[in-house]
Amino acid sequence: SGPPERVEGPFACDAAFMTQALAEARTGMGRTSPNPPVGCVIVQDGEVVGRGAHPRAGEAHAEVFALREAGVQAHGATAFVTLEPCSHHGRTPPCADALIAAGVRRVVVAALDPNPQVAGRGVTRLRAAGMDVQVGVGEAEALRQQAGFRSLVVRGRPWVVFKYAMTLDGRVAACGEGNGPVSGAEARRRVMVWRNELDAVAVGRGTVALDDPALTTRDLPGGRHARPVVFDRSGRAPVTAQVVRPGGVLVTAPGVAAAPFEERGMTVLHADTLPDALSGLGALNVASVLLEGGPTLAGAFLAAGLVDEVRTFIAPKLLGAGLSPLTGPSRPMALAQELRDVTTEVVGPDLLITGFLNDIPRL
Ligand code: AOF
Ligand code: ZN
Repeated sequence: SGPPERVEGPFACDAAFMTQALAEARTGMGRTSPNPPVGCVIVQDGEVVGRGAHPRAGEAHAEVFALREAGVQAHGATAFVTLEPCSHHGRTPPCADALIAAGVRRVVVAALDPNPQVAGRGVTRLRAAGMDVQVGVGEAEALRQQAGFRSLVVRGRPWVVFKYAMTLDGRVAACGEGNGPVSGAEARRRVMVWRNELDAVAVGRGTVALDDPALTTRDLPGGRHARPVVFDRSGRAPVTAQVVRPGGVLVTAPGVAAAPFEERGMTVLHADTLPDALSGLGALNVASVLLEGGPTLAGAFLAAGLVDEVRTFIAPKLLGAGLSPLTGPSRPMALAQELRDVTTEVVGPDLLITGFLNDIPRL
């Protein structure tokens, strides 16, 4: 991608201000569904005079909070918004109108809103009012933050992130007795950040029976627990498992009686196929899912083309025999699924590799 382009003049700091708006938006991740996380900062004479984030569906949009804080200083200011300001009357009035009414002169937008009720009309409205509007600053990061919302609006199903940790020899667990965490404390903390930012965590019955994971954010100050989703065709997962808790979802085959799960506060989704299951989760306002295993469930998701993003930790240790991250038919190397937009990062003693198998929906 080469060295960053040098921008001189009055717009030199656009990317930096958008980074602040993206940081605001991040505070809403995992809390706004089915709405997107959105952040906004308002800048007057090179200084931030208002900031805001959309806290949750039903409450005011990011622009409203930022305008409120800016007050009269919004007049002639520039607004940085991570999503195109809305043009529709939803649960709240249009943000485009609020920006116009406040006398904002320029709006910088990270990404257009794929919601068919908006879809470019917000920008059109601002321009019609004589505003200078620029789209695309910080877009890559905005799309990542909004992947769940975009997936729900455009595809009617949640964005699926397959996450796992393996040894250098590709093992995610020992065979039989004597299991423990593969990755170090830093990696496990990072996973809690993800659980805090995504709507749901999913596991198969095998993992529930074998590991009884809690899949919480217990070591993350201010973290909220993602909704656990248990995939269990036969409905035989132990109801005493830690993931069987209020707010959770049991995905099982049609006709399976699941009263004991419902008694423990779980919603029961009857689905024949994984695409049906994901549509059902979408209908429950689950916009994003962290797929946490095991190998059978992950293999089924991958085979169905339903893994959108992969996040893998590699721990510098060797195990020998053990479970691999995925089960499924073998295929020639030429048919291996290659990740796109790959990143690598050292996290404590481990290596984190991330990448995409599907594109984040844009419009
Ligand atoms: C914005 N700023 O902060 C958000 C936007 O039901 P409502 O009224 O909350 O509208 C929800 C829709 O508004 C949502 O689907 C998306 O298109 C947009 N979200 N827009 O200008 C915000 N959260
Ligand atoms: Zn709005």
